[in-house]
Formats: sequence, structure tokens, C-alpha cells
Amino acid sequence: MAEQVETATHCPYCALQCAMTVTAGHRHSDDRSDAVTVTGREFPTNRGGLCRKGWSAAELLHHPDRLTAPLLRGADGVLREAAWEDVLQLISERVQAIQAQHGRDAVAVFGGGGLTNEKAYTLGKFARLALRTSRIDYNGRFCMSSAAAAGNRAFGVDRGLPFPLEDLDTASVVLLLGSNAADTMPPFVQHLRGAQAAGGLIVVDPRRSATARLTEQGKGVHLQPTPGTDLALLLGLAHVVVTEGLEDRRFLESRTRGYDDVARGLARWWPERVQGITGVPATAIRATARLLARGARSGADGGPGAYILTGRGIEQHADGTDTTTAAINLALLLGLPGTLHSGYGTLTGQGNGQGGREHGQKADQLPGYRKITDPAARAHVASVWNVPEDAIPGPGLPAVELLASLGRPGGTRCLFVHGANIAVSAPNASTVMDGLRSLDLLVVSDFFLSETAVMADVVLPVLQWAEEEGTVTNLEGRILRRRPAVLPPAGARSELWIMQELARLLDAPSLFSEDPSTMFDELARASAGGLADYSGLDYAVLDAGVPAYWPYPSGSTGTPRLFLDTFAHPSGHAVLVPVSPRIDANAARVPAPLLLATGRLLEHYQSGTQTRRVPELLAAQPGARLQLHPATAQDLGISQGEAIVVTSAHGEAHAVADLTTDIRQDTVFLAFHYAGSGSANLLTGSATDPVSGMPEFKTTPVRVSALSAHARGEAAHHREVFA
Ligand SMILES: Nc1nc2c(c(=O)[nH]1)N[C@H]1C(S)=C(S)[C@@H](COP(=O)(O)OP(=O)(O)OC[C@H]3O[C@@H](n4cnc5c(=O)[nH]c(N)nc54)[C@H](O)[C@@H]3O)O[C@H]1N2
Ligand SMILES: Nc1nc2c(c(=O)[nH]1)N[C@H]1C(S)=C(S)[C@@H](COP(=O)(O)OP(=O)(O)OC[C@H]3O[C@@H](n4cnc5c(=O)[nH]c(N)nc54)[C@H](O)[C@@H]3O)O[C@H]1N2
Ligand code: SF4
Ligand SMILES: [Mo]
Repeated sequence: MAEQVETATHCPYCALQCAMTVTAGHRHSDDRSDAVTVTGREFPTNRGGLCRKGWSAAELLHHPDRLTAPLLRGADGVLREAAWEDVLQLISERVQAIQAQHGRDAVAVFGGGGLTNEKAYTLGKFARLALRTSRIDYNGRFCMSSAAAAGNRAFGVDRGLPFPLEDLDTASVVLLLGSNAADTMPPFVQHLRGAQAAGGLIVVDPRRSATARLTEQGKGVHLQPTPGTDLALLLGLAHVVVTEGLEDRRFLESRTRGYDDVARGLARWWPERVQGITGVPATAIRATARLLARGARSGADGGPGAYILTGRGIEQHADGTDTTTAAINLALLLGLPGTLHSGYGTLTGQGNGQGGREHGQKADQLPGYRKITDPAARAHVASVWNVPEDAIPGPGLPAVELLASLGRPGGTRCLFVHGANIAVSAPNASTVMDGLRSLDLLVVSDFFLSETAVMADVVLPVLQWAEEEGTVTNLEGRILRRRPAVLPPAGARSELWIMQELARLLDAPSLFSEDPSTMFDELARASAGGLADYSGLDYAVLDAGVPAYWPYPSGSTGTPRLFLDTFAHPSGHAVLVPVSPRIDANAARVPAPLLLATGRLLEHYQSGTQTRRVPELLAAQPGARLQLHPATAQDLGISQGEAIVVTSAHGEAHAVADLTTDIRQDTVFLAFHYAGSGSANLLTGSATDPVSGMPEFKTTPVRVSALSAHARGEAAHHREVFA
């Protein structure tokens, strides 16, 4: 029997970063046949548990669709295999030619929150020093940017959970706002058992999601607002807290600023008014506020406390920063953040969603979560990079603006994509695809021919999670080691190697190494003194297995609980920021009768590049299904399983009707995991949050009709036009 090697690592997918053991035969790179298996590993976050995606992750390592050589588009428009040397040479020549003609910012980079810390850090440096462009942003703009902006505003720092996940276990009350964790991080649900047992799990979601169902049988409450009205709901909850004197006065006085302004603004958000906007009964608003306050009081007395957690459901809106701020204000009024038994947090999404936003692939940031406009930050990073400060460009464009600049006069002519499938996952996807088509040069690094890669001029085959070394930072701000368990296919290369080679061809100053630990050590130095300080860490420390929560400055032992003594603003206080609705979700609906919410299914991950290639996952969820209420369907003459068309101001998508009483009658829901005509992002628009740049993914006015009726309508329209 072949020797089996076990490797301790973490899942390739979401931010829970479940610990797993990968077992593989001792293999040569040309021996692709040995079975690789995955098992859950004991760890405080997942406690041995994995979800279906994690269990089946190894099936993609030796998948027949795997890219094993660079692809180059020929004059005939066909992608063909080419030699590494030739494609890298061609990329560097074309980049230089494009920049000579159109300026440095004509070349841009789009990164991803799935990249390891080493890759995210090197990509930011590659953009600024090798490509010499300001234009780099990433898909975390679509994911964590509203929560990050709200967290920075309130606390002076943004770490998803500022406490270890196990802290939740003892809570008696947990308010989950717009998170469907039961589907999006199933092993996380273990940490809600205490709150369920106390009847204190509160889920706010326009759908009776798998997570909302966890509140059934006396385990808690499900509030089911109209999509896009959470800000009003949160103001209503805060109104009750303040008018009934349930706030934590001592905490507010000693640890916060801004109470008076916020309290004044709450006067007009009485529950009956909020009921009219959200559809959530005033009695339920009062009862929920009191339940939260009971948990908060108990926590303050050293008993089981209360937590408020947000997910994409309330964050991915054109007012996502304000809505998340309202959630934080509620937490601050109740005295939850920075205490031992209570807290506030956001559930980070992608595998390295946290680390991915700390090391400089965001348009306005340098490593260590530093501002690119801050002279001291620039000077520090320039000294680590050993370049003059003016070699570092200024801030670039946030993701939606960056994508809007593709092919525009004076805009972006060349784009590098690392770890995102924007043709499927970006808002207003048909416009994005038009932009991609109009580029002079599109270079996509991926291990599969994603819908974005298939449009590229050059596709670079890279390594998968179990084939390379690196670190990721999970949803608790804990840095974890990913370790290689199998050899990569011959022909694929690591992204660090690709950047090293291109940097050399482009005559970049400073170090670009293919060795992950070298880049990690540099990242640690670059982050020293920043908010996300990793300077006390290296692979040896991480391999010793000590829990490593940032900030982890040199000489420290890390920071599992961030705010126990002080918040990160210079004064040490947390700040309550007054917010009120600018957008009326109900008014937005006219003349389109329904609101489309988009999100996720348990079985698929993001744009689906990976999970649509796992047979059992695809079989479980083969294509786009639109959830709609039976009463709504009846009005529209739509029956279960019927082919339907969804139309918005931005486009139309096709799906199959999935009738369910789990959704509000005014709301429909579509997952965004599918490409082609079933792509949810054909319907979403380009509106963004003014503070964070987050697109409006969760509330789009739409019409829904049966495909047969729609076809008849189109035919009638044609007759009118051409008669
Ligand atoms: N299976 C799976 N798991 C994943 C991922 C995946 O693609 N698939 N992706 C990972 C990533 S990157 C992320 S960011 C996380 C996301 O994790 P979640 O935030 O849990 O995921 P979503 O499904 O986007 O949204 C959660 C819920 O928000 C609800 N919602 C929609 N609109 C509104 C609204 O206006 N108000 C409220 N209160 N709720 C609303 C939806 O009905 C949905 O149930 O998941 C991570 N885990
Ligand atoms: N309508 C709607 N749209 C959404 C959302 C929503 O809720 N509704 N959610 C948004 C959110 S939260 C997110 S995070 C985005 C995610 O959307 P995307 O950015 O498209 O995320 P993925 O599908 O994970 O894309 C990752 C791609 O990179 C590849 N890949 C994986 N790992 C690596 C790597 O290490 N290196 C390289 N080079 N490639 C790699 C994968 O094969 C895949 O093709 O979608 C956003 N879009
Ligand atoms: S919950 Fe997330 S990290 Fe855990 S196995 Fe599933 S996808 Fe992987
Ligand atoms: Mo995400």
C-alpha cells in the first residue's frame, strides 16, 4: 500500500476556515490518481465539523478541468496552450506598451479575499512597484467594505469578531442581522446553542432561512422585515432601549462618545412607525429590545451576555455602512462591545476575507491596515520596501468604479485578475463583461477556466489551497497556517512565482520572492506599528500552534479580545455616529412590484467556479431557482417548477420558480452562484454606498413573469415595433 501522509491545514472556502486533515498518497507530480481525502480536525471554531463544501473540497485538486499550462489567445480568437516564458514576456511587453501610450494607471489589478496573506500582500506591492499603478482593488469591496467602514468609524479598527468565537457559547442572547450562517458556515451554529437553549436567538431576515429556523420551538425569534429596511428596524430597537431606559449609562459615559446626538435622533423612530416601514410588528420590536437588554444586563453582571452580529444581508446595500453603524449604535447603547461576556461583530465571508483587507490590495490601503494617504504610513512602508516614498502611488479606484473604468476613454486598458470571477459576481454583470471585452489586455490567474478567465487574452494556471504554503486570517482575526498536502500539477505555478518573474521583467525595485515565508516576514515588518500588526509572527511561531490573534506586535502574545481596555480611536472611546435612512426601499419598488434579494445556498461557493465542478454539489443545486411566495406566484400565474424571467432596470435573468412560504410576499430571492442567463448579477445595478463603495446586492426592484407569458409579451412587442 502506498504510504499515506496526513497534513493539518484549513478549508479552501469560507472565513470560518474549518480545520481539516488532508490525507494523500506520497505522490509525484505526474501521479494524479491517488485518492486525497479530507476529514474535520479538532479546532475551537469548527470542533471537528465541516460542511458539504469542505468535505468535497479535495475533489477539485485533480479535476479534469484543471488548467495545467498558460493559455494565450491567438489572432483567430482561440485560447491555446503556450510556454510560461513566452506568455510572461508578452505580458511585460504589452504592459509597458500600454503604459507608454496611456499612462501608468491604464493598467489595473483586481484581487480577492480568498488569496493568502502572502499573496494579497505581494499583489498590493506588485501593483504599486512593478506595475507602478494606483489602480488596485478587490472583491472584498463587494463583501466586507460596509462592515469595515462602520467598524472603523465606531471603534477605530476593523476586525470581524473582536473576540474568540467560543465566547459566543455562553451567551443567552444572540442577534443575527442578515446572516444565514446555518447555510454559509454550518459548523458555526454550534456556538449558538447557549442562546437557543435560553430562547434568545434572534434572526432578522426577509426569508425564513435555515438560520431563521433555528429560532423555532421556543429557541428565539425571527423578525422578517422588507429587504432594505433594517436601518429603520435598528432605529426602532434603539428607540425602545432609550425610551424605556434600558441603556447602559455607565458604559456610555466611560467608554463612548456621541450618545446625545444619537439619542436625539431616535425620538422619531417609535415602533408603530417602524412597523409601517419594515412590516415587523411593533410588539415584536419592543419584545426584542427588552430581550436584548436583559441579556446585556446579565452579561454586565458576569452572567451569560448578549451579542449582536451582522452579515451581508444588512451590509450589502447602498446604505450598508449606515445600517451597520445602526447595529453598532444599538450594541453600544446596551454596553456590549469591549466587555467580557457580551459583544458586537461581523461575520467575515471569504477564506481570507479578514487578512485580505489588511495587507494592501484595497485601493486606499497599505499593509498593516494603513492609509495610503498617511505620510507616516507611506514612509514606513517605503522603508521596508527600500524605495523612495514617491515610488508608492496614491489611492486608486474602489472596485465598482474600477470596473466602470474598463475600456473607457482615459480609463483602464489592461486588467490583471487574481482570485475573483467578476463576470459572475460583480454587480451589473453584463456591463462588466462589456468592459472586460473592450480591454487591450486581460490577464487572469485561476486554476479553472472561470467565466472571467474564458474572456482573457492570457490565462495563468495557479495552485490550489492544498498545494501551497501560506497563512490566512479567519473571522476572529486569528492567523492560521495553510500547508501543502499534495504536489501541484506540472505546468501550474504559484502566484508568488508569477509576480516574482513579472516584477523582474518589469524591472521592479524591491524584493519579490516566490518563497511564502520570505514574503510573510516582509509583510510582518511592513505591518509593524499598524492597526493589523503581525510583526511578532513568523512561520515558526504559527507552527508552534499558539493562538495568534492580531494585533501581534513583536514581543507580545497577541490580542484575542480587542476592546477590553480601550477602543482604537486616539481617545480610547468608541463613537456613536448618528444615522438615518436616505433610501426608502418601499418607494424604490414602484413601478416594479417585487424586491429581489440575492445571496447564497449551502452547496455552492460564490461565483461557483469551484463548487459547480463538484458533481454532488451540482446535483443538489443544479441551476438558478427563484424563491417566491405561493400567493405572489398565484397573482402572477406562475406554478412550482415553471421557467420564469426576472426583469430589472439593468437586465433580465432566467430561473425556475421555487414556491415557498419561507419568503415575504413582496420579496423574491435568487442565489448568485450561476453563470449565463441564470446569473443574478444580470439584474443588480451599479449603485454603491457613498462611504464604503459597497454595491447594492440585496435590494433590486424586479418584475417576475412566466417564461411562456414573457415570450408572448415579447412577440406582441415585436409585432408592434415591426408592424
Ligand atoms: N455556502 C456558502 N457559504 C459561504 C459563501 C458562499 O458563497 N456559499 N460565501 C462566503 C462569503 S464570501 C460570505 S460574504 C458569507 C456570506 O454569508 P451570509 O451573510 O450569511 O450570506 P448571504 O446569503 O449573502 O446573506 C444572508 C441572508 O441575508 C438575507 N437578506 C437579504 N436581504 C436582506 C435585507 O435587506 N435584510 C436582512 N436582514 N437580510 C437580508 C438573505 O435572505 C440571506 O438569508 O458566506 C460565506 N460562506
Ligand atoms: N448578487 C450578488 N453578488 C455577489 C454577492 C451577493 O451576495 N449577491 N456577494 C459578493 C461577495 S460577499 C463576494 S465575496 C463576491 C465573491 O465573488 P468572486 O470574487 O467571484 O469569488 P469566487 O467565486 O470565490 O472567485 C474566486 C475565483 O478565483 C479562483 N481562485 C480561488 N482561489 C484562488 C487563488 O488563490 N488564486 C487565484 N488566482 N484564483 C483563485 C476561483 O477558481 C474563482 O474562479 O461576490 C459578490 N457578489
Ligand atoms: S463552513 Fe466554511 S470553512 Fe467550514 S467546511 Fe464549510 S466552507 Fe469550509
Ligand atoms: Mo463575501
